[in-house]
Formats: sequence, structure tokens, C-alpha cells
Amino acid sequence: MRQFLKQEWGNKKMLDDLKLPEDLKNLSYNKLEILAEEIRALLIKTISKNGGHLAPNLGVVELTLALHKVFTSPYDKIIWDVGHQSYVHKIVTGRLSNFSTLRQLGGISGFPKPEESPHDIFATGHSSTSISVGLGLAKARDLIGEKYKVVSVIGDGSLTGGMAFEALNYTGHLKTNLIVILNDNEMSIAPNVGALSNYLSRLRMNPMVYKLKEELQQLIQKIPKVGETTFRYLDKIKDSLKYLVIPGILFEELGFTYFGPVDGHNLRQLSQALLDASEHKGPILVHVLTKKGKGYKPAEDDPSKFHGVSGFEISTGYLPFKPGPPTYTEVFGKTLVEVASHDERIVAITAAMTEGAGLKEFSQRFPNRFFDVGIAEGHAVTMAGGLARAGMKPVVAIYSTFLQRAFDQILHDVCLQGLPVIFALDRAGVVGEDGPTHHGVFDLSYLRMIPGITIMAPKDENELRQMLLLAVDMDKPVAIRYPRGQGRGIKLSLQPTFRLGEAEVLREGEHVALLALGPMVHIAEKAAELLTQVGIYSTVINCRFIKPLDQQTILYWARRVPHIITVEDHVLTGGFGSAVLELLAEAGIRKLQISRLGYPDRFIESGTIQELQALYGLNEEGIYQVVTGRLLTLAGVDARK
Ligand SMILES: Cc1ncc(C[n+]2csc(CCOP(=O)(O)OP(=O)(O)O)c2C)c(N)n1
Repeated sequence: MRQFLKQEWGNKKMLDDLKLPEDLKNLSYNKLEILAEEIRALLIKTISKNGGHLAPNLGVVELTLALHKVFTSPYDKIIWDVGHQSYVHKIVTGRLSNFSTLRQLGGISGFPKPEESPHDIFATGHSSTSISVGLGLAKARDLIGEKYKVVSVIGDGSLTGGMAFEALNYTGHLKTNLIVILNDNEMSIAPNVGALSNYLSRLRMNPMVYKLKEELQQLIQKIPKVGETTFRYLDKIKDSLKYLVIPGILFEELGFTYFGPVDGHNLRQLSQALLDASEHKGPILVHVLTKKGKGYKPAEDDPSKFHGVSGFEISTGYLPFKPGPPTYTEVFGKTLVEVASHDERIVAITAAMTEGAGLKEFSQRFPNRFFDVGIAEGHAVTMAGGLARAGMKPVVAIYSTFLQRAFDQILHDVCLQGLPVIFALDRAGVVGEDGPTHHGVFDLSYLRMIPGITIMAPKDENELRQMLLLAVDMDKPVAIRYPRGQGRGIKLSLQPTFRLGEAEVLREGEHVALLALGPMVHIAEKAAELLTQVGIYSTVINCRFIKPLDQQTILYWARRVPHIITVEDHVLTGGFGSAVLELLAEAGIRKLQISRLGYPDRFIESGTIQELQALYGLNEEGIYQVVTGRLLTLAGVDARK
């Protein structure tokens, strides 16, 4: 920390004077080390204000500098898996001057974004893609006859994703020149899990083993060849020696040459290892050991807490606590613990998001019934299918955006067989500053078309609780989608107060019906309040269920008001409004004006949730504007009165 403060208030900054990334090539290691500290200071300062992924970025400062020293981006291609650790890369590739806009509306993205810079060769945000992308780039390079190097940087957490293994497997088969950097900090968001993680722990115990391996191979090659039999015999010895003394054999067997482990904070060692790797042919895996949160004590001490933050106090590392009602996530987690304490068949599954998905308490209270499967959403869902088939009641808690990964597993391994799996889709709707890779605005479209699934969206945290209680008593697949952030401070009721498929009419008015979903219900109520001031009286319906829709209630109001407006925190294509349109068309209702409010057919940028809602007309003013614009004439109301 002291070091950070010194840099922050020091006089001259190297960062401002260098021409980056070019100058990195000729900078001495001493100077690179000073630069690394300046970058750490900038990261801490910016993320303390804007929020973002602090600990992952502090851990890769030296690795990023070494990569840009050895390779020549954008000619050489560097792909950042997940991309949450690409801030240093952004700072040294032309985005220093507007780094203060990180993650803000119209500012620098918190993830690699090709539209932002040619140095961001591929957009990432969801994990475990970098080796597949790298292989694609490398193969295209070979086919086109280019010579650039391709480097995929993947964390040990992201390596738990099945796709990473699929890519390793095929890279070994193609034998293409591809460098994979395994950034091993022993952490996913929380400590990493699984057999692979144990394997990496064993590798970590053998510093600089790649030297030993090379020496060993040279030694074996020096043994004179005496006839065919001896040669074959030596080959066998060589193989068994390999198993005995060459760590990294898993990667070797997959067709990679294993380099490492390398100290990821030693610029000299790192640069040498990367240089060696760049000169080798075929697939190479460089195992780099880093410390998550490196250089900022609060983050080093608690890297999980500082994985992603929304701001903090630099001098103390204090993360501001937002007073007020519990979050949806907390209410979900508490209710699940309560239900599980009465029903031993309840099991909970997360894909590396124990804390984020609200399952911490569950994992401590019921360790035998809790499964953190790593970043493996597809596997999580199919495993839930197996658990359900054998009589358990699995609750799969995965953010809306990451469940996209498991579409076929939901369809084929759960719904096709009508298995009672509960999908808890946290962070549904726009999520704010993480932006387009993370907004959960597609789940209704990708779930609604699956036969046999029930889909619910609570208007507040109490309804979330009630929906979970309802879902546990159902014997079929259920999805509950709920937003990021705090609830509304509603008292929690003990039992469900509504039945499956039942909407709630919150107010009645003859000019327009606002059919709203989830957190949009409260906003629609506020819009209705505004509208009464200009003499427009609205019916507000909390629809609660997207599948099945409350047909009776919707059709009743469709026959009584001249205008229906659907409001959803989701894309319009195939979402809730589309479901209402289908219902109205099938019921033969023609004489009705319908407007759908939701997100348009494009990827939604970063910004706070409030900014995005305002930008896309999904706040009370937006609804008010649409209604007044289209209805005043129709309703015969004079707004000037
Ligand atoms: C498909 C998918 N699931 C979950 C996440 C959420 N997530 C972001 S970073 C992360 C941990 C990644 O760990 P690792 O690759 O080791 O990187 P580190 O943060 O430790 O540097 C997770 C689970 C994601 N981005 N993508």
C-alpha cells in the first residue's frame, strides 16, 4: 500500500511519457518494475471510483507487460479469456487517456472490445473461450500464409470450463503453433475447485521444471543409439521417465509442450519464458503463477471480495455497504436454506458463483447437498437432470447471461424429460456496468419456446420468495428470473399468496392497460400515477408468469381498454411482449393498439441500470411518454387541461 501511495503522489509518471506498447520492448527490467507499480496505482485509483475487476487485474500487471514486451500486438494476437483482466492491456494499448471512463456509459469497456481497439482482437466476457478462439486465429493464419503469433491467456478458473478442454484436445490434434498462457492464481472468483485444480497445485510445487525437462530430454538424446531394439527400449524408458519426472504431463499428453511453472511477477523470468515459447513450434502451454490482488494488501488478503467491486475506499480497503432492503440474491439464498432445512431432497448447484448466486449459507449449512461444479454451466444443468431423475430436487442458481451456455442441456436433459429442476436466474435484465456480455436480457426468448417449462418473474423480493416456495412444490421444470440489486423492502410472507399462472391486477383504469413483468411492475405503477395527472387512467397488471400466461386476465383487459402496453426488462424479440401478442392474435383480438416496451434488437451497452432504463425508455417517464404520445388523442384527453 505504501508503495502505491508513493507512486500515486510521486512527481513524474513514466506512463505519461512512454509510447506504448512499443517502448516496452526496450525498457530495462528495473524500469518495467516501476511502470508496473504506476499501473497498479492507476488501477486502484480508477477501480475505487468506477468499480470493476480489481484483484484479477492487479495479478496480471507483470504478465501483461511481458506479453507486450515479447509479442507485437496487434500484429501478434493476444486473447484474454473472460477478459475481466484486460485493463492493463487496455492501458498499454492506447486507452490510457480515457481510462477514467472505464465501464461508464460511452466509456472504455471493462472487457475486450474489437470496436474499441485493434489490440482487442476478440470480444470476451463469458469464460473458457480463449483457446478455441486462438486455435481459430492460428489456423486461419496458417491457411492464409501469415506468420503472426497467437497467444491465449486463460485463468485456472476458466480452464475448468469444458470448452477449454475441447479446445486443448483439438489443438493437440492439429499441432498448430499456438501459445496458451495458463494464469494460475489458485482462484476462480472463490478458491478454484476440482481435480484439475488439485493437479495444478502439484505442478506449482516444482519451480522451473521445464528446465529440468529439457535437460532430461537432452540427456536421453545423448544416449547412443545401438540398434533398433535398444532404440525402442530407450523410447519406452523415455516415456516412463517422462511420467515420473515431467510435471505438466497432462498437457504434454494432450499434445502441448509444457513450460513452467514461471513466477508471474518476475518480469525477467516471465519475458524469458515467453520468448522461449515464441520460438517453439506446435502448441505450447506456459504455466504462470500469479497472486490475485498483488500489490494492494486488502485485495491480496481477500481476493474473492476484490474480484469485482463497485468501488472502495483506497486507504482502508473498505467496500461501501449500501444500507437498505436485502438484495434479491440474499432473499433467494435465505429462502432456499429455509426450504432445504425441511426437505432433504433439495440440492443446490452453482457454476463457480457460490457467493454471487447467494449460496454461501447453503454451502455451509448443507455441504453434502451443495455442488460448485466450476465454470461449467452445461454440466451443472445435466448433473441437475441426473439428480432429479434419482429423486432429488435440484436448484440450479446461474446468472441469466451464463445460463445461455446451457441451452441444449435445459432443453434436452431436463425439459424433454419433464424433470423437476428449478432454475434460479439471478441478474436477469440489464446488469449495469459489465455491459453487453453480461446483461441478462435474452432468457425469456431462449426459455419460452421450450415445451413444459414454467417461467416466473417476481415484482419484488417477497414474490421471489413465494415463487421459490411454489416451484419447490411443483413436479416439473421451473425458471425464476430476478434482477440484480436490492429488493424494495417488502415484508416477506410465509406462504405463497398466489397460484401458478395467476397475474395480479394492481389498479384499474379505462384508458390503457400496462402489462408489466418483474421489476418493471413498480415502474409501471409509478408511470400510472404520473398519467392520472393528465387524466389518463391505467390498469396495471403484474403478470408474474410468462409461461403460462394468465390468459383470462390478459384477455379480459384486452377487451376493455383501447390500448395495451407490455413492459419488460428484456429484449423485445421473442420476449414477454411477443408472448402477449401471440395470445391476442390467437384469441382473434384485433381492435386494440399494442405497444411493447423492452430492449431493442441490438446489444445493450454499459451504463448504470438507471441510465440504461432511461436511455431505452424503460422508466416511468419513458412509459409516460409512450402513453401520452399515442393515447391522448385516442382517449380524447386534452393534456393541456
Ligand atoms: C461462462 C461464464 N461463467 C461464469 C463467469 C463468471 N466469472 C467471471 S471471472 C470468473 C472466474 C475466472 O477465474 P480465472 O479464470 O481463474 O480468472 P481470475 O479471476 O482468477 O484471474 C467467473 C466464474 C463467466 N465470466 N463466464
